[in-house]
Amino acid sequence: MVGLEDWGWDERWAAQFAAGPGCGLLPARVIEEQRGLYQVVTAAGERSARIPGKVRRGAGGPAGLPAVGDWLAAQTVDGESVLTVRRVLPRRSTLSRKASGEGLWEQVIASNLDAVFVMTALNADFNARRLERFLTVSRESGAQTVILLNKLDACPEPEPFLVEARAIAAGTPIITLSAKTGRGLEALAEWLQPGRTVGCIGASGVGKSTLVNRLLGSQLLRTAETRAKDERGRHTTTHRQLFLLPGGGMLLDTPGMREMRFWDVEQGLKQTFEEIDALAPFCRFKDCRHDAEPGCAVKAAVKEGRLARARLESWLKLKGESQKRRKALEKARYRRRGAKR
Ligand SMILES: Nc1nc2c(ncn2[C@@H]2O[C@H](COP(=O)(O)OP(=O)(O)OP(=O)(O)O)[C@@H](O)[C@H]2O)c(=O)[nH]1
Ligand SMILES: [Zn+2]
Repeated sequence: MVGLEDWGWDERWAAQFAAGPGCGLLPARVIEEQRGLYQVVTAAGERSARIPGKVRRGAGGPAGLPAVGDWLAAQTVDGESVLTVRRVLPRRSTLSRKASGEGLWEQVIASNLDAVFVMTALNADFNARRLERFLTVSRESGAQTVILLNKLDACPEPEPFLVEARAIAAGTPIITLSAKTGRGLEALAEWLQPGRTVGCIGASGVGKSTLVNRLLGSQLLRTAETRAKDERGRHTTTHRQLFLLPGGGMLLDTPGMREMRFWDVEQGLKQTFEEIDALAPFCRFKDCRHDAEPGCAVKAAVKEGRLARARLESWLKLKGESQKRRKALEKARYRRRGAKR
């Protein structure tokens, strides 16, 4: 019998749940969201939940609405099987990006992750710059980051990739594996512990769904029966979904995310480019952007061959994107305050 603890419920959540108005409410965790209808797990099993207009209006924007991974206080309404969402418990970690499209909105990809697997493939698709982008987003989330180098079975020479990955990993664990054959998967056990929630992000085609399928193992059939499936009987989601693994722990699949545009990633950038951050105090100007300023310690390090030029260029690009987003956000917040006056 699967209990809420298997889905990550613990004393801290219980305390937070109890701290709010809880009369007649029950704890539920979002495992899937589709067009405003949530699939949640409760002590009594899986249910659907919807969010009433009043709660929606009070959310202050899309990021305030329940996301996959959120713990909720939900209500059963007499005679209805669909639960009503009353509130979202404060998030322990938030994996966000800028919502696609022109609007300036944060999209919460998932919340309350303990770790994030940042996956890339050991082949011509390997791209250190793209990896840096995903690492930045992952680190910003507050969850622990792990780098997964997949498709080991099809890679006769993994060493050069490893060297490149290590150069930008900043101490983050790197696991080489094959989601297809299962080789190297045992190393993931450190993070896939009972009650722990792990997200998997990476460019399209790196093998995220293959990993989920592989780890679901014997549950595969049940999954194929109850979920949309392709002709090979694999689970093929087009949306984010949290899976309970037979060995314990949860894994979130994030299929079909074409782009990973930044929301606010200042902390994530600091951690991802820690060597640049460490040099900044030696620049002549306190607010040096390591671009055209004289006396820049970062540029000097590049010139002296201590820091890879590509690394600085990558930082400049990502930092520029982050700053642009920040400025636009500040403007929006300023306008909102103005409108309220
Ligand atoms: N050789 C090899 N192929 C793999 C491995 N893992 C995944 N693949 C293949 O890579 C392709 C893409 O795998 P998916 O699991 O669908 O990739 P994804 O990251 O979920 O992609 P999106 O859903 O588009 O985000 C499929 O053809 C898989 O069979 C692996 O370890 N080795
Ligand atoms: Zn500088």
